[in-house]
Amino acid sequence: MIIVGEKLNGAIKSVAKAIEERDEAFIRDLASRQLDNRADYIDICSGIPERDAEVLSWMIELIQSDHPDVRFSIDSPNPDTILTCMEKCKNPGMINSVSLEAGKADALFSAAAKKQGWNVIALLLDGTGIPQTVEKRMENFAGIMEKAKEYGIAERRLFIDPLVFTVATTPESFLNFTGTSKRIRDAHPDIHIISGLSNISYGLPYRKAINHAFLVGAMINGMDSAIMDPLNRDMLGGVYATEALLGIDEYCAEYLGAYRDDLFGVQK
Ligand code: THG
Repeated sequence: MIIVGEKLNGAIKSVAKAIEERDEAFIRDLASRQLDNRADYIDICSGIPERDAEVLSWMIELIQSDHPDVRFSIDSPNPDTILTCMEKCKNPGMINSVSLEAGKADALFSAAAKKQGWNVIALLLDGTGIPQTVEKRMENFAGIMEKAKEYGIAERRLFIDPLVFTVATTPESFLNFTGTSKRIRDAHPDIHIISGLSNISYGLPYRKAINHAFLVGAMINGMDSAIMDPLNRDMLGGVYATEALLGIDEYCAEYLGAYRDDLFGVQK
């Protein structure tokens, strides 16, 4: 599983405060801890549209000086912010995200085509509101594929996000997600499926139970990457355990390694 650490997000109160106070130690610590817990990418999202590029550039510089190999997932609704930040990154990362909303796919797929190694997260949105059915999402997927082809982006660089909404208000959220994932993966085994999985439990108590159930069910249906909290040890345990059950962790080598390194926090 490809893990994108979600914690550096201005939607989280403590992070918003750290951004406001320019608290370097807080940001550095949160990046380091996620990387220690096997995050492959660090998602960075300012939550402040007016100062987006400035805040994200600050985070990139800070984190890169501690971790020269770090790869970022640049999470912004503004394509210009993403383009600015891509220039500041020493290593290729993830563009988070493109969609079929006006101009986005052209600006960002063309940037990805020019820069080696950058992957692209694509939301199955087209600017006409939330796609309520698997059919509508597949229609948007076809639109994304057309654009990706136009710019020569290989399937292995694409991370499709079929969209996750909270099950508190969208009862069909999980089944729409897995239905879409399965159809995409069956037809395109090289394409990745990603989700912002903590969205599933928004507004509910004991979120980790819902998040965990979603994780397992989604992985069985082809999700191979997630924007998630790697500091949550139950979730990390769920990732390794499910990979073992799916037969993609031969002899449970990864699971045993993670246990040995005490990533589950259960060793004395
Ligand atoms: N798709 C894509 N990008 C995304 C999202 C997506 N970026 C933003 C968001 N959704 C994913 N990131 C978060 C970050 C934090 C939380 C949820 C989604 C969150 N965190 C709580 C906290 O830290 O306080 C608790 C999390 C938990 O209980 O595990 O809610 O969908 N492409």
